[in-house]
Amino acid sequence: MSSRTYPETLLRETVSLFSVYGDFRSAQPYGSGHINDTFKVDMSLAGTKVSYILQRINDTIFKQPARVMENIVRVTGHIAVKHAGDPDASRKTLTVINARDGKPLARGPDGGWWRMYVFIEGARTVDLIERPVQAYKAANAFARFQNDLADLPQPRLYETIPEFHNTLSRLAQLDEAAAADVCARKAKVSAELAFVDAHRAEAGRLIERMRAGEIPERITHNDTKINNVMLDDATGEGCAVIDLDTVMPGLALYDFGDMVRTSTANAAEDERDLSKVYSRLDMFEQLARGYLADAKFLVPAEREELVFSGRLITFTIGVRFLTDYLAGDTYFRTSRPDHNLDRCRTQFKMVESMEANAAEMEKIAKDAANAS
Ligand code: ADP
Ligand code: GN1
Ligand code: MG
Repeated sequence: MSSRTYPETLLRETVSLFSVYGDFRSAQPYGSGHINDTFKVDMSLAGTKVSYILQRINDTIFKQPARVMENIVRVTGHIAVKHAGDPDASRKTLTVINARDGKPLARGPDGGWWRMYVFIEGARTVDLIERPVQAYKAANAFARFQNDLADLPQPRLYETIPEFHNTLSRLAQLDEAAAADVCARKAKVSAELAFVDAHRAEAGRLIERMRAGEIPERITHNDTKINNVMLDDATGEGCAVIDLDTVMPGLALYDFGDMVRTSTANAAEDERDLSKVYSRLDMFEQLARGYLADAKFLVPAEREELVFSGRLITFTIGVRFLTDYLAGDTYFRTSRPDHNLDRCRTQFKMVESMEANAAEMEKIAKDAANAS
C-alpha cells in the first residue's frame, strides 16, 4: 500500500469532531508506522501551542475499529490508574481524546475512522536503536507494560487480528499467495521461498508448548518494535508504550521476540545492503537485562525460549513481508518498488545472524536471568 495524501481541510474538519480546544494551526504527517495514517496536529490555545496525534485507523486491517478502541480505552485506563500517583503520570500511557459525541473515535468526512491522542511531549521514538542503553530502557518499558496489564479485569480483550503471530497460519497465507502469484513475482523470490522451506520444521514450536500448557496466554502488546515505545528526552527512560492496536491475548515471548528483531538490528528494516544487516550481541545483552529486570512473572518454559523467540518472530515478519510482496503490496505501507521484498530479505538475514549467534545469545540470556 503506498501512502495516501489528505487535504488540510479534511484534517481540520476531522479534528473539529473531537473535544479539543483552541485554534487549528497545522496537521503534518508524522512517524514511520506501516499501518495507520498518523498526523501531528498543532493547535493554539490562549497563545500556547498544544499538540495532538490524529490517526486514521486502517480499517482494512482492523475490521472493527470500535472494538480496537474499546480495548485501548480499557488498557490505557488501567495503566493510568496504576500510575496515578507518579510525578509524570500523564506521560505513562496514551491519553485518548473523545469525539464530541463521547466516543473514542469518529467517522471523518472521508468515511474513515479517526482517533486522537494527547501528543506526548519531551520524548521520541527511534526507528533504529542508537545505543545499547536504549535497548535496556525499551525492553524494561515493555516488561512493565506486561506487568501492568497482568491484572486487567475481565472480560478477555478483543482479538483485533486473530492468529496474529501464529507462524503456521502465516505460512499458509504465504503458500496461498505464492500459488496465486497475482503479480507474477514468484520466480524472483525462489531463494526466499527456499529459506522459508528450510525453516518450516520449527515454526510450530511455541504454539505446541502453549497447547501443551507449558506457556501461558497473557495480555501482550504484539507489536513491540522499537518505534512503538517513547523514550524520554531527558532521562532516556521508556516512558510510554504506544501503538496499542494489537494489545490482546498473546504470548510474552512474541513481545520479547519482536524486541530482539528490531532492537538488536544493526540496520534499518528496509536496508538494501545486506552486509550491514546483522543482530548485535551488545544490544541483545541490554535487551535481555532490561526485560528480565521486570518480567519476573515468566515461567521456566518462557525463559527457555527467549532466544528462539527472536528468531521465530523475525522469521514470521519476514514471511509476512514476502506474502505481501507476492500479493501485490496491499498490507504494509510501501514507498518504492520491491520495498516489501527488501524488508523480507533483511528479516531473513537477521534470522541467519541470530542462528550464527545462538549459543552466545543463550549464554547472555542465562547470565541476564541470573543477574535479575
Ligand atoms: P502505526 O500503527 O502506523 O505504527 P503508531 O501509533 O505507532 O502508528 O504511530 C506512528 C508514530 O507516531 C510513532 O512511532 C510515534 O513516533 C508517533 N506517535 C504516536 N502516538 C504518539 C503520541 N501520543 N505522542 C507522540 N508521538 C506519537
Ligand atoms: C507493523 O504498525 P507498525 O508499523 O508499528 C505491523 C507489525 C509488524 C511491523 C513490521 C498491525 O507495525 O506486525 O511487525 O509493521 N503491525 C500490524 O515493521 O500488522
Ligand atoms: Mg507503530
